[in-house]
Amino acid sequence: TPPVRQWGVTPPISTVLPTKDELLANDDLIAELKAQNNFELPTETERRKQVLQLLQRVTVEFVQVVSRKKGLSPAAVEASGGKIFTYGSYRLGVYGPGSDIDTLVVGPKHVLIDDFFAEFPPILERMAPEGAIEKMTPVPDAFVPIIKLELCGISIDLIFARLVIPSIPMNLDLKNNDYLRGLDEREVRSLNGTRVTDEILELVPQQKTFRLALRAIKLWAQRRAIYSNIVGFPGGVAWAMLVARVCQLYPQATGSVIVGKFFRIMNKWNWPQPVLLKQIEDGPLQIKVWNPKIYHGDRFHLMPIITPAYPSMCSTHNISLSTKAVILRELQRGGDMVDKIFMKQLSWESLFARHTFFTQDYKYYLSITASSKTKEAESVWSGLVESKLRHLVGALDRKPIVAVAHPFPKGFERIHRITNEQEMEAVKNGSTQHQAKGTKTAMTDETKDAAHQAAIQNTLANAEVPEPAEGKVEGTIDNDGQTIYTTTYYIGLELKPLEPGQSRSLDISTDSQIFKSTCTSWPGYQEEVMELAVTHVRSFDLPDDVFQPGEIRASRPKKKVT
Ligand code: 3AT
Ligand code: MN
Ligand code: MN
Repeated sequence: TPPVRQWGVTPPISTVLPTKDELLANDDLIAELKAQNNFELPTETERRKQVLQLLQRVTVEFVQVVSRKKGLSPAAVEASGGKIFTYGSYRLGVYGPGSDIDTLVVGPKHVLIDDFFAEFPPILERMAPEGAIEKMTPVPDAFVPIIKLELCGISIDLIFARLVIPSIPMNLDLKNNDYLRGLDEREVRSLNGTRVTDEILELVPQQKTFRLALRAIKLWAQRRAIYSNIVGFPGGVAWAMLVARVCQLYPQATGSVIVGKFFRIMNKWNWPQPVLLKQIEDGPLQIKVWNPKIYHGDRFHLMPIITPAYPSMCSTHNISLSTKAVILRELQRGGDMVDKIFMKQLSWESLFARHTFFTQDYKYYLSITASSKTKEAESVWSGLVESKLRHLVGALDRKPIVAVAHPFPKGFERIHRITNEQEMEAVKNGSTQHQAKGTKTAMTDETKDAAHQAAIQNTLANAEVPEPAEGKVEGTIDNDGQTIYTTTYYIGLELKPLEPGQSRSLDISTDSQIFKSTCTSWPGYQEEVMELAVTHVRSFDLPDDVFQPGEIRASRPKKKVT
């Protein structure tokens, strides 16, 4: 027999083939994911392929147009090429009905990012079928410059990178580190998504197994409210790398077995030992690569999950003591459930049961409300506040009385209509008693708004918020009242058992003051338009709209008669 290839940085734990029961459990898992609407219809996938073919044709045309404008010879124009790549869930093959397509456009050295923003949109408009572009939002000053669009009913995140070569042939792949030579950090960042996803796929023994297991783990993590890079949980790429590592350790196993092993392996992992898919590579650039021996900051990563492509980075630097505790608790639950699923005492459905963050998990919550007088301001302000939440979580972690501070990964967006100062105060503090007629609470979505993504980046020191529409004087309540936009984030608090003589009171005034000044020192902050409030909420006082139909809130404790 040929020598068995080693996947990853250690030999496998087991190479046995799946049993009949394990294969049956795998079929059940596929059936459950289908029942959960995790796969899209083949006709939808066909539409994605056609959209990508269109984007490829537009890319070639775009590169030619720019090449011609820059005075290249007709032969050089003809040969300049251009190619699209994908990354994210589409590239990994774990996309569902609502997923976008994360797409990278690669051009030759003479095509610059400014050319992309100037020329690509009009060429796309010319070449796309009538009415196919529903929305197009270029965000050139984002951390990763991006054009967000809706094309033929599919959301597309379009980014651009150039390579320092004269032409981009269709058989090019981005694996070679030498392609990074001569690029600046921003350009390297734009190439990074595709390079990481491509490597992950190359580093797993069986892609089909990996995909199925990753679908299950992503769905589980979303349902359990532990999926969000920004507030301190793993994001999509980190979850993918964890599943990939388990696949390496069980190269022959079927998807259901990978899911089962996943919970135990990751729960018992010797954190902060990093999860690596391969040895960290050195490369040709003066760019930081994750290395706790050199960089002091890297030693504080509690659950490091390291991207495989050069320059390797820690995808989970936001994880805090509390979010780590929550992740480990959920891994324990998942492992216990999968044991029972394999013993046929439970079905896969129970693994994917919705979290009980608001109904059972906590008695005490903090409610963090970012409010604004305009919708535009609120979209950037709430994003900024969300991106700083983990600092408040970190401060709570350091309080002796706090056992766990669990940030809920999504915010609740509400629109209010107030007619006096008292109502204004209530709304700013998170009240839901004055919601405008005909409006409904919405959930923030990490991928939502490109403008908000751009504005919250630290690099963007002078981000500007659009001025409110003419006429009204902001800050005044006129006869017909005033509209206020709020986004409220919740942190669940678990307190340590009381020691004799200790009081239950939790004073967070200093921490919330520091948190507020962290947020308001953002250069885009506008004192007249934006506000931030941190308040305590008891479980029985949570607003109605955080509950799903059928969920039962905690009841108000009865006054004890002494
Ligand atoms: P969906 O199926 O689209 O929900 P996904 O994993 O594709 O899941 P995204 O489209 O949000 O998720 O992100 C795809 C990749 O884009 C993941 C990461 O490499 C990059 N990315 C997304 N958001 C950011 C961000 N704010 N900063 C840096 N990179 C990001
Ligand atoms: Mn995506
Ligand atoms: Mn995306």
